[in-house]
Amino acid sequence: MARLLVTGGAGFIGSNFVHHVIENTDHHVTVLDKLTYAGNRASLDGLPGERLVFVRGDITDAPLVDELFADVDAVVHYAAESHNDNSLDNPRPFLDTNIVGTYTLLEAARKYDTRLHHISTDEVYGDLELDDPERFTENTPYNPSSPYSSTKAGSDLLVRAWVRSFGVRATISNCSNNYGPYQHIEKFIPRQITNVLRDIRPKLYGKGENVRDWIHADDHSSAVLTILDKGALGETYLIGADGEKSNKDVVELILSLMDRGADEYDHVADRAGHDMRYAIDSTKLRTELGWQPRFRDFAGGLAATIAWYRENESWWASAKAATEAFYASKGQ
Ligand code: NAD
Ligand code: TDX
Repeated sequence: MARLLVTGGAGFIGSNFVHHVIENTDHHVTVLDKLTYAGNRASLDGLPGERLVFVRGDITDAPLVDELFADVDAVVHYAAESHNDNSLDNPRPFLDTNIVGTYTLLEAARKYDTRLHHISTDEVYGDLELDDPERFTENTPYNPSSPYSSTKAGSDLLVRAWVRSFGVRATISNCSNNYGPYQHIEKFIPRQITNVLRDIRPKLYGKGENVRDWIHADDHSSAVLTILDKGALGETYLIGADGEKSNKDVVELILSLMDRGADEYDHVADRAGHDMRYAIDSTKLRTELGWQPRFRDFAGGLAATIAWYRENESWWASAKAATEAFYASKGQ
């Protein structure tokens, strides 16, 4: 049994990870989460109190972080400002949380010699052309496009520097786009599902040709546990499940799974600086650490995700009006 500190554990991927850890290990989990607009305490409802402690707080709060690091064996760092569209609107919180927050955790890891796993994104590599035969690997040069992805790239580089300069025992993973339960409805897939549930037409940015490489959040969790268990210190691992799909194909699949006509959506204003395509080559994680994804049928995983949003309207309903008002103000 290990004592884990999970930052951002009330967010989308962090809460999926906490559920995964409680179900599949005997670890004890402490969640540190600020409960920003993106965090939801209800995402951890039903988990056993003797295995989980929830602390509401900010990862930039150095005394609090110091206190929590003193009592754990390892830290998994999910907390971030995570939405590209928000970073185009107001970048400042992205600098505070993603850069200063990660720095604050690294200083505590250095002081207590704590094992740290840093969660990052494939967006640090920029984007690929639609017809590029290459995919991202651990050796692809960093080339982030948005305020969000540039702060994630900065946080990755801080981790690498603290490993090399101070011997911090850290690993990094860069994962592709996640889908599944507990994702904030500002994001592409749950926004469209909840639009259909509310009789609002789905909204596709630009032509919808952009490609994202989808992985179920539970597969991301199993990959992170594998890296925590077997990953080599100082290494970076890319996490992906060979799930490339155009946004247009995803919207049409959602509509057909929800018994609507495949053309019942609107094209809206494109995202500024919109990355064209992300694609992950996860050979290193699969061959060196033996990880495999469990969700290989995207349509099946998407149908289960649609069912989750249908059955858990109370989890998302209060955010819907404000989310759509934000997009409407930008013509999206
Ligand atoms: P999310 O926005 O759903 O959740 C972020 C969580 O962090 C929220 O619970 C929020 O309250 C918390 N948080 C924000 N600022 C904080 C602070 N200063 N102190 C403490 N807690 C704070 O994000 P997500 O989609 O679950 O992403 C989690 C991590 O995974 C991020 O680091 C993101 O970059 C990375 N990632 C996400 C994806 C994806 O597809 N969503 C893909 C690859 C990597
Ligand atoms: O309404 C929409 N219509 C639309 O066409 C929204 C919200 C998005 N899109 C497009 C933009 C992207 O091409 O769908 C794609 C996915 O958009 P997002 O869900 O905003 O994700 P993305 O920008 O790809 O970033 C996600 O994956 C990488 C996460 O939000 C990041 O945190 C992660 O690092």
